[in-house]
Amino acid sequence: MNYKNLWVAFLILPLLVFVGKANAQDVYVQNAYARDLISLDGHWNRIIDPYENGYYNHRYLPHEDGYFKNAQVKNKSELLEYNFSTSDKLHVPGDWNTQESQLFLYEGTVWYHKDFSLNKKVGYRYLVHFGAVNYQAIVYVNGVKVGDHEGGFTSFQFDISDKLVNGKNFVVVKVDNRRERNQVPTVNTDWWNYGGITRPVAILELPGTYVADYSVQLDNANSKMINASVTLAGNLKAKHGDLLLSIPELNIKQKMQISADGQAKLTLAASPQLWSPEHPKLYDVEINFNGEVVRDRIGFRTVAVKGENIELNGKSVFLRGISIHEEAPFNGGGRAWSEDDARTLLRWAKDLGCNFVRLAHYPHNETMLKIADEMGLLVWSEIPVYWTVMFEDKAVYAKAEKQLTEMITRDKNRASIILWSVANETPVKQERLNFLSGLINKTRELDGTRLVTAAMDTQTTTKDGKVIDDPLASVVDVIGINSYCGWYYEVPENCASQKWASKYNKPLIMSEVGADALQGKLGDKTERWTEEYQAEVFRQNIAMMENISALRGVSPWILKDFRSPRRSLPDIQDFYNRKGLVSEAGVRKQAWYVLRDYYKKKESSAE
Ligand code: GCB
Repeated sequence: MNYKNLWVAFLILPLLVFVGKANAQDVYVQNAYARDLISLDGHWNRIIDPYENGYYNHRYLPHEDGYFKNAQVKNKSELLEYNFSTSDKLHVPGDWNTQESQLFLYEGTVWYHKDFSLNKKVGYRYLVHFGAVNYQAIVYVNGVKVGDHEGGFTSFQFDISDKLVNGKNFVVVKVDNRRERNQVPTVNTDWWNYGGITRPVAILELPGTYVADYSVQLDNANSKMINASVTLAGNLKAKHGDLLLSIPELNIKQKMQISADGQAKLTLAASPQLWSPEHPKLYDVEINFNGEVVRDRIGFRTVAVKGENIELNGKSVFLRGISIHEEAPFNGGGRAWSEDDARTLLRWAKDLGCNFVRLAHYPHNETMLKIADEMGLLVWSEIPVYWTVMFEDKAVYAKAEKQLTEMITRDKNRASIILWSVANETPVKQERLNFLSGLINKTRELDGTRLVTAAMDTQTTTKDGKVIDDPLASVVDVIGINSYCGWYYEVPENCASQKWASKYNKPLIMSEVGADALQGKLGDKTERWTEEYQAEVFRQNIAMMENISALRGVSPWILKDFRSPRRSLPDIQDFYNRKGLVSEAGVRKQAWYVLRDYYKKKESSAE
């Protein structure tokens, strides 16, 4: 043992902890886009760096003078092999694949750079907020690292107050979307690995002591009570002044007591009109602290499971749904991020007769959830624990739990979300059960008010039909079943008579059924890839589902054809999964009308 080294470690460790703490953003700033902010959206210079030359030197050690320094040559004899200011540009938000043809299939590192100006207000805190970066981001401000983040679909923030100067500043982000076995998701998926800064970026300008996180929700067990909690962050020693919660339409204006660690909790008697798909009532909610006002629009409702029923506001509900990938409806696809994208996709779901959407297979952007609140669509939201992640690896578990936590933290005020899903189509084995049980416990700890589910493809086939027999089904509140009768197994005509058995006495959602069709390819109903074949699969599966006594919802696969590198069949797939009810250009296929008619009937029989 080298005692000298030990002493150095003793001296350095507290210093590292301190330095780490100075920048770590432990408390999430809820509803970031409702804050005072400087938007960094727009065009960013980019350097494509497949060999990570801007990060590693030729000994494969991290460079001290990597691209993050954003250096400029000072004289004509100086050697510098990169230059952001003369590099091409990418739009942020947006994936890189659909912006440059050379990046269409690219998986690797791209560096992003943007200059911005700012006049620091004395005593204010500045946080950089990213809506999402796929998959890994290392963020530098004025040449200094401020943090990193792994996971392509959740937002993250870093406090950069002490890195900013008055006047000109710059931010550089190293984005890497390489797939790795130990990531969440893992290497094998059925969607496009869109890379880049895919959602908005902003610098939040917050008072020295500020409203960070909050939750304002109806008590799930008592619809005459509202539970509110607020977390202040920043300089808590200097906190003074009143924290007020107001919901003007309910005549609520209430002071909240703040504890020494910046927490405030309140339970209020109230009788709000309840939020539902038929009546998506939202209330203006204001949190006011020392002149800082954070505004939100929140709906109040309850959701629970009773036996095989899902109850919304105490009444059994049938979920008429559709699955949706976060892919833009027009303009060549790509990651969806805008309000227009969200409105179009969710409007299509409404036109189909839906009261429910399954936002697959990862947390979608915040705007989708806000528009779902506004339009009255119930939501299933999930993390990308998909197929064969490394269930036996603790570090992988930690990544999944982090994404789950980030999803729930960001979206806990959305009335539309009733289901948190922890996984899709995972194979039965003990390590998987341990992994997913851990995530389910975590979900309940973070949000005991919503239901937990997972989509399972683990049914067994007997001579009488399909039997749901999966230990995971015992742990969830609602069982999701993915089953492709007429496509991956059986011929369509045998599907209607297929019987399903479940021993769990829990509600069941058919979270995927479907078949591929190339829009405009017509033929007879036995010919693969035709609209007729797909429509027949829907007819047969609808008849089959009607015989499942525990069925409380359906979310067929999928609203729109979406890009997938797994799907290569020339002139049919051309890198698209064709199970959409509409084509990638939004044209409806025959199956659209079959499902719409079913939902019309379901809706009128529920009235
Ligand atoms: C599934 C997956 C989904 C795929 C779909 C398909 O079971 O959950 O991600 O895209 O099947 O088309 O095969």
